[in-house]
Amino acid sequence: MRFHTVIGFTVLILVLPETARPQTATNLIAFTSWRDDNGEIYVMDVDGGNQVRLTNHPASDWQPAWSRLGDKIAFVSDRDGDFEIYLMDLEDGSLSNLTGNPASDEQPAWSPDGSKVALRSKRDGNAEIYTIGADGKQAVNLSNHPSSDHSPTWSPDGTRIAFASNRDGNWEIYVVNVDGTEPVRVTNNTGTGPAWSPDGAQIAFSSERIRDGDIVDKDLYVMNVDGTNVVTLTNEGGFNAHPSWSPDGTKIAFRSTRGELFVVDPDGTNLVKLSDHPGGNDYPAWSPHLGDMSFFFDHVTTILPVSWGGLKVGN
Ligand SMILES: [Ca+2]
Ligand SMILES: [Ca+2]
Ligand SMILES: [Ca+2]
Repeated sequence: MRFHTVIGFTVLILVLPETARPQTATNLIAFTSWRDDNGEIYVMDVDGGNQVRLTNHPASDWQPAWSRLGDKIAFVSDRDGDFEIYLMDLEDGSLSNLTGNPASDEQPAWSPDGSKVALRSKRDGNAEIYTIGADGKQAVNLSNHPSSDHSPTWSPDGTRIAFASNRDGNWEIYVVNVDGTEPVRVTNNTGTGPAWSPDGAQIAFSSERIRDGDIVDKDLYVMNVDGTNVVTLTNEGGFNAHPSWSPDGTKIAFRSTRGELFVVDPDGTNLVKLSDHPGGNDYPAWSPHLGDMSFFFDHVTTILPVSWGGLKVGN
């Protein structure tokens, strides 16, 4: 419902049809799905229900990342011919091209205060970690190393960034100050795709590490920020990756080997499947705590029928 005042009269406009979605959701998970062939950004409730498609473009749209206030989603698209990071304003649905650079720009991660976005770009010839203002200005190369540097994630206090690099001959996770000083390697048994926990104490990540004498394909782990106390979250190999913490730190959403989204507790228990679609689903991004989301639905016109969703325990 919206109220419009027209020349002194208050006119009540009923917007029909009403969606079935309760507009009191305080958390959502954004994700990428290839069910439409080319990659689109969706959101769903944290139990997997009520999927809404946010993008509708023949280019690839993927890797969503919520701003701290939940008013914007950054995502990656090649709709202008190369990968750029776009900002979707959830209040009016408008898009802006944050990077506007002929090189590949990917893997957006918002700073905790919403003033910057960290990303991976190849604008200087190899994959580097940059921070860039949310206005698209002042890109700063903070990895500055000829090896490949990927997958930035901010510490909750905004002072450090964790990322993956192969500078020591294989993929490991590093932590660096936001000005690029003092990079420190925190894994020593392979690590990629880090995600910093909301309390600042832990990092979730993927690893193809040696376990019980064999190299196991990507499983998901959690460690303390200094690399100690590693906990195994998945134990199946394959491709378990792209972790995203719930804002209260009690759950981690991720993409599993089976091409679907799951959540698991940070101690490895309570594995729950969220998605079930053969088109492939990836890059879950847990929203911050959201307030009144009614603005969100004012411009979303594509409410998909719920063909799956709700909690599905196990596989
Ligand atoms: Ca698309
Ligand atoms: Ca670009
Ligand atoms: Ca580099």
